[in-house]
Amino acid sequence: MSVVGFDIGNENCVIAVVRQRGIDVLLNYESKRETPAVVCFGEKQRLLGSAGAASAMMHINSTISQIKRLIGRKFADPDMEKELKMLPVKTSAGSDGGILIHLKYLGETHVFTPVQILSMLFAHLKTMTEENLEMPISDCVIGIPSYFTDLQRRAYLDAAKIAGLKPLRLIHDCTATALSYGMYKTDFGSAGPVFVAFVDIGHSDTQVSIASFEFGKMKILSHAFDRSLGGRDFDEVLFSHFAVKFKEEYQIDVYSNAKACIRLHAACEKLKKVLSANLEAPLNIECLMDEKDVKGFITREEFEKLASGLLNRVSIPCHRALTDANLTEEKISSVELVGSCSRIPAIRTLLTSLFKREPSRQLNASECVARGCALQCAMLSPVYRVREYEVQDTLPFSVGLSTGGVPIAAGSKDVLFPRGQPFPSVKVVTFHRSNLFHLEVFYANPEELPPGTSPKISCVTIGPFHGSHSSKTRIKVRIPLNLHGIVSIESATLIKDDIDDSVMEVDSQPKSDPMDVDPISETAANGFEDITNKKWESPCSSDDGTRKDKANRRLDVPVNEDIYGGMTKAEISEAQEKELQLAQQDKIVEQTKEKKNTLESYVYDMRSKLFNTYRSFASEKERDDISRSLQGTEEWLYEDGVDETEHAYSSKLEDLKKLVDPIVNRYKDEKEREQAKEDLQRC
Ligand code: ATP
Ligand code: K
Ligand code: MG
Repeated sequence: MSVVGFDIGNENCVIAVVRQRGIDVLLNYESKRETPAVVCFGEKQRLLGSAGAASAMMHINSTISQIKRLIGRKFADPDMEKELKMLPVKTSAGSDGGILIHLKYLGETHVFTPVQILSMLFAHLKTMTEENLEMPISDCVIGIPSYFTDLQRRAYLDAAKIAGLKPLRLIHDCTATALSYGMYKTDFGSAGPVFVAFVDIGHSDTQVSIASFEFGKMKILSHAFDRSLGGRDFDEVLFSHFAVKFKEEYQIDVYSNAKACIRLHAACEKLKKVLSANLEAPLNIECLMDEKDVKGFITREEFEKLASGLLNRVSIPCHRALTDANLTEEKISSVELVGSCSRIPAIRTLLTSLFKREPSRQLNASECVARGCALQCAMLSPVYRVREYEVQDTLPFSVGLSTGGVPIAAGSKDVLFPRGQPFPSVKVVTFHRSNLFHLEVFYANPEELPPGTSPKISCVTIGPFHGSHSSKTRIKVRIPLNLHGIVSIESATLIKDDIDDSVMEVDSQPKSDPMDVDPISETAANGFEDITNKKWESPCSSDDGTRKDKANRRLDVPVNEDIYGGMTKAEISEAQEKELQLAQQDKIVEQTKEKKNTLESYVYDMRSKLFNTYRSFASEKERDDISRSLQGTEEWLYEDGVDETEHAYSSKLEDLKKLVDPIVNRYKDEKEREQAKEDLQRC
């Protein structure tokens, strides 16, 4: 069993695996370390990753990229309008308000959710990893942006499940990076914590996190972000610049031509990269549109001027991360710059002045997330023994709990898990109820949320249960903020009240009595407990309400979680079914291609051998017959047999073999006789 880390980027994916010697980044089918996040629906099969990117131009209207942006988002979200316009396919709103993607494939119209497309990418990365390691995998850790909401996290888990992966953790990109930074450093002494800022500028977003390192542990102090600031925005600046220029100089409107748009975008991305290493760069595209070749030129200085608005925006999440961590830039010992867009020199300059120190590049900017994910996976997997190292992350958005619309106050902060809450973490809330009741989990502070995010998370039904007839029954609800950063209520326990409380070891000593703090919640919680530092239990194992010694005091109460907008179990199995079908289809196409190739090479191989190696072992008539059959098969391969079934190719091969095999056998017999003679002479 191997463990794997996946960095799923908006543009590139990276796979890291744990080996005996350490962590390796896998090479894809093109021997590259990064795999484009592209799913292309070809004529007969899906083309994924590098193959998808390579055939994108041939299948403009059925190639999906930038899928990460659409996960767990609503069709009506104003942010999505521009995003969906960039997709070359028809989209619509699903019954839950989510996005649906319509495309033609194999003569039918298919409707996919972004989660399904993402699962195709996951499945591709999984297959590639399995072929490389020559063993099946399922345990993995997947990187996610820190700004992902509960719904987006669940959507990632669903996509992974559809692809047959089992994420042991979804980890914030910067946390993974910080882990790959801190784990190998042994110079964190006793002089107190060392603070490091991680700045990750990717293709579509910017994330900044501040971490504190001590010997044997790391703590994330803050996460800040700009969800829509990344490499593609810099490409866009160049694109608009040249689109205007070419309109003036060549009288062409690239916006009116999809292919031209794609080609100019690709050229601008390249140009941007060239400008990271050179002070000026040319842009030449042959036959961009209307049979016109275009030429352009730009200096780095000009580019920086055009991108000055974007550059300024980089500083906003940096300041925010410092403020939230309660630190000033002087306290930061190192600024680690990662994400491939951070290669833009002006970003470096800006960060140097902001943090008053030159950013360092100790980490591999494009691989550190995947490496950190693999490392975390090894730490969580029972298969590997990894040095003890504590990883504490923090929650990006405050989560509240209410019952019947009445918020439940919790200690000093009036939310269940405040923003910045260290996790994994568990809280236990006690209720006095005589009947089935509901709990609502929601984002408590809408201002913290990215615009367009619904504050609703889930509605949980606790019960039914048989309480005592005279008074209200005590129900303890366990609420974990799990390793994925998801609040998931999975168990509730009924406590029989005729038992002396003092013998209950776990849930004693509520920190405060919320009845005092918050009078409106009188019907709600009246015991509140933070057991953050208790060992976290896996999200699938439920709290055993029936431990032996308490068997007659604690009873499990049914819990039913209703998630707003997620996939149901039935939808997930339907999607799994569909993915299997599509994968089977791809496999058949691949196998057919292989069989065709085998037949083709057999024809060429035999034709030459027939008149060389095998010449003296066949009669003239046999040679003539075989020659004719080979000729016939070759013609068939170019005509009727261009696009045939796997079976057709293999049966053609069988027919040829029937003719050729007797001759091959004669040849082999002769060789054996010669060998025997030689052996005899030798002894
Ligand atoms: P995200 O993290 O936003 O989901 P991602 O992880 O796929 O996306 P990265 O692979 O970190 O993103 O970065 C890709 C971006 O970096 C692209 O926009 C690419 O053009 C840009 N990039 C790559 N190399 C350079 C370079 N030398 N100079 C400037 N930009 C570069
Ligand atoms: K990446
Ligand atoms: Mg990234």
